Amino acid sequence: MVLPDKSKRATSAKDGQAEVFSSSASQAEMETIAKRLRRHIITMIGKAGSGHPGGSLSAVEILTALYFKVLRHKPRDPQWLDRDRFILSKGHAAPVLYATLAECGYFPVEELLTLRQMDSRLQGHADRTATPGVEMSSGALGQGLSFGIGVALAGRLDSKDYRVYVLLGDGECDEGQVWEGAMAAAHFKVDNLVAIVDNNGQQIGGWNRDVMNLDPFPAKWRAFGWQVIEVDGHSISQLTQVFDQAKKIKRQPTVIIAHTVKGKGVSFMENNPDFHGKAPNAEEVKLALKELE
Ligand SMILES: Cc1ncc(C[n+]2csc(CCOP(=O)(O)OP(=O)(O)O)c2C)c(N)n1
Repeated sequence: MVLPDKSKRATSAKDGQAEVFSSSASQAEMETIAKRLRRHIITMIGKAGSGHPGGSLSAVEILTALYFKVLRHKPRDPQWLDRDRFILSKGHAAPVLYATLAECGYFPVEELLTLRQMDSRLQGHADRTATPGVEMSSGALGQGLSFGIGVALAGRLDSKDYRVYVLLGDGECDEGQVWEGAMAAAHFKVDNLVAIVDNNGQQIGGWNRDVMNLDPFPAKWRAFGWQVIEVDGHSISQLTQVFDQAKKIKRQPTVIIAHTVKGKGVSFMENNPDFHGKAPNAEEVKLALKELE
């Protein structure tokens, strides 16, 4: 899979060997990329025979906007010290991260088909020791925000201007550690950190409102001292706009509550908790790919 030329830009000599990924992808190019990400997610989970399609599909536009418009990063130099950091706290959604990293050029797109195989670099949950571009090993929910706060504070101590983005699930916000982190980020006025909640309304066992009601969700974040922005999590243009808006918020952390649909893009997976952690069978893969043409 080759990226549209316009979404890459050669760096100046000052930037060294590797390219800084550009922010010049157009809206239309990002829509096309988002569709490819969905196809990758279905194909790789189908081939693996296990995995989490629902919460991967709901986050597609969030990762597209970040990796193709917002983040400053170098796919050919994943450890570049000045990179913006993206932390996937909901580590079970690793397929959407792998698909995005592959589309950016961190590793070959063909490697996506090795998902969950023995010795593959693409394990079922994100592993920072295995996969280029993965910032945190995650999968045990609740930890990514605290990790992100540490990374953001380290940036402040080192006088770096990188920014840190942490993607949480809404179900994940049942974890007490999320709120300890929320309290700490506000206390330390961590304004180089943005939390994004993939607010698809569901978790492993069904709707959040039945399992553990989070409402009033935005009010809770505000009470913890955060700036709250709500957005349609499937609108790439709105997402890029609010990420820009968040850059201007000082002395306070920002949370973007992205309203999404679990399983987005595949009719029989949308809002269907069965596909939280179940792979589509061969027939379902075919049907899904047809819908994603
Ligand atoms: C600490 C911990 N407890 C339980 C699980 C099992 N688990 C995996 S996914 C999930 C639900 C997560 O829901 P949400 O964060 O809303 O994810 P999404 O719906 O976006 O997939 C649970 C409970 C886990 N991975 N980690």
